[in-house]
Amino acid sequence: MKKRRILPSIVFLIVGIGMIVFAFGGMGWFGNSGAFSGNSGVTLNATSLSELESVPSTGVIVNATANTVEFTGYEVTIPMIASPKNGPMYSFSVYGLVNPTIIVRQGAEVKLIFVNGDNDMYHGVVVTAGTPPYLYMGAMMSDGPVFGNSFILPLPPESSGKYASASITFKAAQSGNFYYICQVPGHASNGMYGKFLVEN
Ligand SMILES: [Cu+2]
Repeated sequence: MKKRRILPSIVFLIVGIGMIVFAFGGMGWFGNSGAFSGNSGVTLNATSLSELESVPSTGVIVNATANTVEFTGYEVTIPMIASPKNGPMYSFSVYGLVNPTIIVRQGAEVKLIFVNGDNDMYHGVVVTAGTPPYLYMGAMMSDGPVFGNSFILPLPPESSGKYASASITFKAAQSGNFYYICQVPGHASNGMYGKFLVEN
């Protein structure tokens, strides 16, 4: 009798382990050393955080009415703040706009400076071809980066006035309508995303 009870438990365990391996296998781009380990190392204080919000005199057209931020050059820097104090819970801020449509030229070398402005949640970002609506786990399981390494692993929340930051560079090689989304489960499905248009 005992054996019969043990067998289903073993099968259950093996299936369980299999599912975990499958889940993490599909998350290779999400984090090689754990889903929430992040790739931080750089921290900003509140002053340098607000400096990221000041619009440069050239190369950027901020249109608050259309909620668009257009980068006109071929070497662009996009400062992106996740869930800043004065913004909605699940949002990105670029030059003070909430989840704006970001427009870059095809072929542009994009430097994405990402800061977690939140004080109680991890946030990351992926520029993806995946379109909304997003599933709860969607960004982790299927909505991978569209431009090689166009993602930043989730960074920890603000701690003692220090904001975790990381940056990446990628080439906006192909034109099209893409999205930048937060890959933390439940965030993109709650509206933490914006359009990322590559125009020629
Ligand atoms: Cu998030």
